[in-house]
Amino acid sequence: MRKIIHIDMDAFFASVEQREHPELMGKPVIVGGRPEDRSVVATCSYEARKFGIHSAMATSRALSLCPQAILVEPHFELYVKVSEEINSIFHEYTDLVESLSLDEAYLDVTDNYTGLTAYRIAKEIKIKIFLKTGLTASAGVSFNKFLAKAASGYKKPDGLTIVLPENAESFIKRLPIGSFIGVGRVTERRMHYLGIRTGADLFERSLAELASNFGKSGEWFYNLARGIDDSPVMPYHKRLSAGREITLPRDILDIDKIRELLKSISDEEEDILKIIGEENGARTVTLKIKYYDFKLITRSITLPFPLFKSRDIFKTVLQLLDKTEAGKKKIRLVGISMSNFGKKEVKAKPDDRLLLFPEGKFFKIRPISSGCSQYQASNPLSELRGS
Ligand code: TTP
Ligand code: MG
Repeated sequence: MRKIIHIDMDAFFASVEQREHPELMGKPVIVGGRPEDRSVVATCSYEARKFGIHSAMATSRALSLCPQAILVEPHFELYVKVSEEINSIFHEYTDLVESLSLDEAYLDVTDNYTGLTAYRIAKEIKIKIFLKTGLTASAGVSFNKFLAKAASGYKKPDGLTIVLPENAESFIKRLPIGSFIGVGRVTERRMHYLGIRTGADLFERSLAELASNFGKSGEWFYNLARGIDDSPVMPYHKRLSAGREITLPRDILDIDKIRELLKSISDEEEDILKIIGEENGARTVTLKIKYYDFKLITRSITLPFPLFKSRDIFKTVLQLLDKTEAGKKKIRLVGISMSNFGKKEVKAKPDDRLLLFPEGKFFKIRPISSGCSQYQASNPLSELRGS
């Protein structure tokens, strides 16, 4: 039987800010960009969550829910530093560490360097994290990734939950459907529509029914309901795409302005490729546009050769722009992403899976198919280069 630990820092960015500024302790703190920039909440302290504030909510809405909340611009370099610190703690036990983001990782401790039990290791890790960083983490221990992750979310903050095989069934039955891996917002809505709100509801559905509703994922959900998840902890990831997008402070109709913006994003894209070690370039260029009415479109081209120079990326993007309604319809967001890199496989480190960009934005690197989502931060690319 495998022994998997999932660790997730509590209100990560907000807790780091509270640590740095003790006067913020115990107060509703929002980490995010300014409302006038149409920014969103990156995260918020547990005190702020009581008001209904959550990640990805517009900062303006968050501040209207809790006017006394303190808005802090993110300090990304600090979060990267803490992330490195917690990662070095994980590696005291095993090198089978899969970082999901700066604050979250799976560890496979089936065979680990210490011979301690998984529960004991999780306990030690929590203590070491606290001693080294002054921050709390929640941990989950179980025999697969799904249950370890669900367990770490079971009691937050500062939780430690173990799900043993004999308790798995009752644990899963009580889980809300949204906490099943692979159930995003859209799937959650569909599950609810089908009357599936908990693991118990999911358990009752046949494989055929789930497959007819969720295609290939049907079997995955069917198995999860039975505590089956054989996916391994993967310390290496192949990076699939790197993107950059900007939500504009105001919707823009002027095509020349859009071109200017795309020129500066192309310049950054050249830098991004270097930073992530893909200086040989990428063959697929994707332009993403969100119109004023939130309609989202992508236009993409795959070339027989890779591009890596800003001016070539820009030229290609201009061709893609011609296939959109830019200049006719106001635009709210523009982005460029590059994929189909050279052969090089890059080891994903926690600090390079989120990238910083000028104008205070940073982005997750993720498969192109799921698009690139925007996160807010205050630290420009120059700081990353300087560090
Ligand atoms: P999470 O672990 O999802 O959230 P959290 O650590 O703030 O809170 P929790 O106690 O519930 O784990 O994300 C980790 C960090 O990633 C978070 O502090 C900020 C950042 N983040 C964003 O910037 N945007 C987002 O939409 C999300 C979900 C997270
Ligand atoms: Mg967290």
